Amino acid sequence: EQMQNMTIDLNSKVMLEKAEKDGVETMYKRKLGYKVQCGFGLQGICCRNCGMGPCRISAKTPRGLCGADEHTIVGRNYARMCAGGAAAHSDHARDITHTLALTTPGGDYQIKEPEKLKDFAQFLGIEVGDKDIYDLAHEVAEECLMEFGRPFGTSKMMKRATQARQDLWKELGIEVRAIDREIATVMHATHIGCCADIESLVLTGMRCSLGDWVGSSIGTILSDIMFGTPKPVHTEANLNVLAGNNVNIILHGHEPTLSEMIVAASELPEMQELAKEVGADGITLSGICCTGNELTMRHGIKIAGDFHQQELAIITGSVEAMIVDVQCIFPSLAELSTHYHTKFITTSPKARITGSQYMEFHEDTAMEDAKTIVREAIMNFKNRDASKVLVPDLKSEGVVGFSENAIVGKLNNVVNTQIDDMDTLKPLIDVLASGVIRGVVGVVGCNNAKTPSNYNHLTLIKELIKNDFLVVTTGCGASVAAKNGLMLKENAKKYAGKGLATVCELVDIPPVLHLGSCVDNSRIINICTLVAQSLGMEVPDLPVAGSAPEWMSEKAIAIGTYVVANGIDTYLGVMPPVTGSSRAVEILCGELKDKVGACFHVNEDAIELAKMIMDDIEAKRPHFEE
Ligand code: BF8
Repeated sequence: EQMQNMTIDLNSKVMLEKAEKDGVETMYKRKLGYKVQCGFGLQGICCRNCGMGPCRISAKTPRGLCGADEHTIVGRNYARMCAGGAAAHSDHARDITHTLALTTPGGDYQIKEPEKLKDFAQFLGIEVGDKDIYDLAHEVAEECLMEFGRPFGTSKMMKRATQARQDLWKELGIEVRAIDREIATVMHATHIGCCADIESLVLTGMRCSLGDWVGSSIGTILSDIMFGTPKPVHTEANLNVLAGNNVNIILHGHEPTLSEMIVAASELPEMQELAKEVGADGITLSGICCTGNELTMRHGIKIAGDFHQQELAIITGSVEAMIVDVQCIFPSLAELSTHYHTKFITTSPKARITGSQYMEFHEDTAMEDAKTIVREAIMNFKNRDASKVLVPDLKSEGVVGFSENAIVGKLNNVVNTQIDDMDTLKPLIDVLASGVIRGVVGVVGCNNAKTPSNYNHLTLIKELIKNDFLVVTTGCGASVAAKNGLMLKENAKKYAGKGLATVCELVDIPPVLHLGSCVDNSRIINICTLVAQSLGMEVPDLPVAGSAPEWMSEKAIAIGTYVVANGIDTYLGVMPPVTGSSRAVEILCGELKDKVGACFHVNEDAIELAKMIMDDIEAKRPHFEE
């Protein structure tokens, strides 16, 4: 009963019941075991940054052994979260960049968007001329690698922001020099005996988070160049996509380099035939977490579920292989899969998991590696035990694939943030200016066990669209929307206000737009920048907001922080571990507004969070309409 209330997803509830019957453990069960979580950790006032500690701040011990107060400790912990997030997103981008360097005509990885490559090369200051497209790709890859470790000067990607933003960042001393450097700076500044000034710690974290934005932008752009810019495409979402007599391969994790190759390998006639030979009707690929988002955006591959459903997918007993690379993978999958026939296959040296089957994936032997992995999955079909299979009934349909190009409806000139043809953004700006749509809100991010899974996302999104706010979404928030039919234009009338529903009808879009994975939050910033530039306005003046109502990862903290640094107010539905420092709360949820034009807002009640967002956007509208 208690466990049933920990998610609002009806399929998940069915699977939790099955988990109990099967005698297997899930995150939900473990959460019940944690009756009280550590109060020091929750408030961010535990310091483990040196061997004299851990030191914990309380009325009796108001300072750590070195004398660090609660503000210093919270600030250091916060900055380290930003660094953790930036490292993850940017290292993903680094792998994509290395893959770009491996592209060859006719090879495993090729250039699918030469025009986008040329635009981006030009943006980076690389002479395009009539260079061979692959030579150009390799040059772009080298230049992007410089973004990680440029020894002097600042990141070229800063130019993706408005001039006013760039000037402001310079003035505040938070313009990115190089991604790795900003991460190293945070680790250094938060070492014992370094920064003990909360304002400086927040700004150092912010600078690093802007590095996260640089990395994410590179990840998005280069993925589009190699794998294609997403266009609207039909998909299905939720655990029922696993139904039927197909070999089920779930791709879970983040980087499209592996998953794109698995898609290509599983489409080969030899693999399809092998699937038939073992008694299956075919192969169903589906995704979980951001790999799922990348694949659904580019291929319409079905979304099996979100972060909180990764265990539940295995518990259906219908999954031949869960193939993972990096990030957001529960280590519990190793033990869990031993109760079923599922092969839990890890592929990255960065995410080796004891008890998994390790099949290392190398980009330079990508297709061969992918074929070996797919074959392994297919051959496991014969081990499926019908008595253990229960696939829940529900799934939704939807249309996904709204890259900025798809939204703008034009394939060029978007990457370099200089739009030549202002008209391309006009329809969006017109409906915003006229008030038919009141604002645009990015509802993004994870599921968090501190709230019933999906509740905050769904409640917030429904409130917003009901009141004529267009919602754009990425990450697990996007999966929630897809699972609940909010990515179907046909449902706009049912859920959206009159203005938004009319726009959906006219422009042929659903009321909630899927913009991709978490690195693709860079697309949202890009659109805001383009709108601001074409209107000659500043980003903080736009009727837009960001929200992560169920955030949980360090990546989400880094994203939230760069969204704020970009001048977009960010609304969280779960309190970050900063409340142990009154100064941290004052700065993050207030004073940043004076510095960068936006700040964080927190409310753990989703309805109230929606109201805060809508009220704040409405307050910006008179100025925007002028
Ligand atoms: O990067 S939304 S739970 S899957 S961290 Fe993870 Fe959060 Fe999902 Fe993608 Ni993003």
